[in-house]
Amino acid sequence: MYKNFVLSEKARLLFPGGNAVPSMPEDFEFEKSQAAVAPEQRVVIVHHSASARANILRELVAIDGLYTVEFSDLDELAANEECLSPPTLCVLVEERQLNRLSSEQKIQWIQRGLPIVGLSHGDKFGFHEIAPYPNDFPNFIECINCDCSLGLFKLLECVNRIRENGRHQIIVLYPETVEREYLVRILKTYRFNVAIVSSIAEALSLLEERRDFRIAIVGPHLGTMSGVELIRCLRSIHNHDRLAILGLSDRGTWSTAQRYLRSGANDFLLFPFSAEEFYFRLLNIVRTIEIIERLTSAATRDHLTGLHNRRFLFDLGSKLFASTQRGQIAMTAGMVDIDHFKAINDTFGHEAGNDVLRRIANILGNRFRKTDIVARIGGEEFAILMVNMSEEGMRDCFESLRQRIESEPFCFKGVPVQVTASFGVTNEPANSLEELLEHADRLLYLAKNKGRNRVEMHSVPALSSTGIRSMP
Ligand code: GH3
Ligand code: MG
Repeated sequence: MYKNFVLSEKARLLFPGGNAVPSMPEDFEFEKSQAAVAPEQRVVIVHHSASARANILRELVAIDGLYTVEFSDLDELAANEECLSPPTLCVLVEERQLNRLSSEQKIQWIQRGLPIVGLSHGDKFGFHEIAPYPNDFPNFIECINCDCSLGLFKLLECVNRIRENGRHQIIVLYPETVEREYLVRILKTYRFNVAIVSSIAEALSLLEERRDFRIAIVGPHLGTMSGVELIRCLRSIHNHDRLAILGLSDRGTWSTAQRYLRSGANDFLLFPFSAEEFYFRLLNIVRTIEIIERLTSAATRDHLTGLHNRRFLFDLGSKLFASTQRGQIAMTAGMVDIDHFKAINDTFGHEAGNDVLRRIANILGNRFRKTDIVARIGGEEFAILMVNMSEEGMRDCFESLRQRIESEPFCFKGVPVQVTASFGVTNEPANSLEELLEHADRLLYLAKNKGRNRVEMHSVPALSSTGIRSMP
């Protein structure tokens, strides 16, 4: 039985990170402004009691992007093969049904790699003191009592955590050993994405290419380099905001942890350790990264539209401007202002105005490249910075954008409304980013004075003939 849910207001407050709020990478990553919509994921509930299932369902409503499938026992689930592979996120199973599993059945579950959360009875705090990770059943990651509200809340947190783990990419620098196999299995069970590298060079190039890799697990050595040397090398390029490092070693004295931490590891663990200890240490790192992401997003993104904000435009835009000056490449600035926007607010209300802003921001965000900067810099004013555009490319780009906005079908209170915007675009030489944007602003006002819904452009031949691009 399939059910779809909508995120409740209460849940938005409880799980701001679990909502569709884009969590964006920091500084130099000129990311597309709109977060990719994550595919829906499935949670499987196996419990003999319909009322217990209903209680759990009520809680899971809080997590956006999940749907649930219910079964009364594991045999019934086993007959539904499609529920045992993605998009199933995890399986919540009544503990006593898990206890009845034979060794062979456990092995089958291990092979499927699905995280399993046990549902138990009786503990008023909702969780068990004893670690639920028996060595013979590593998928069994948690055991929660769902008879009490604390336990139900913990269950919600646990499922949300597993889902959020799927956003994290972890790079593993570890020699090929059974320990590595153990680590990777734990990471995958918890739904982290893992890349195993075989040299520091490979690690550095992956980190350069993929800024979403923000955690490295570094073992005792790799190739000819020791763990401490690997960490020093990573840290010489990537600071703590960019990359978190968990150091691990299977040998050591009292000073080993100290040397790893001094070299720049965020934390250190010495084998043997339990899967649970490893996971909770890693979670501390993951939570710190999520806080950094949220703070970065709050500081650099516009809350209403998700586009970059004015501060980001000037911070990063100035650096981009300086590099274009050095490379003798022209930078193009475009200013966009919605026409008669006040009238939309006055006629249909502020919320309708906000809807227009979000939808136009969405059009802008989808139109440009990763390396361009698109920002909301005022109420209904947006700025775009791009490099290496040909005159033709500039014209095509902004003219097609104007047409795209003009044809967007808005309808408020049953009344179709046409929204248009005016554009000022230039790549003329300037001494600073501020000056370039002033030029674009001047052209924007010309477009307004000439009747609105038009592009006014001033283009000078590009300084460099290399790599001139037009829009896709
Ligand atoms: P023009 O064609 O000359 O640009 O006219 P306009 O009406 O678009 O410009 P004006 O500057 O007169 O009005 C802009 C309005 O935008 C006034 C302000 O209340 C509204 N506004 C600013 N920020 C927001 C916002 O975040 N949401 C909404 N709904 N309105 C906003
Ligand atoms: Mg306006």
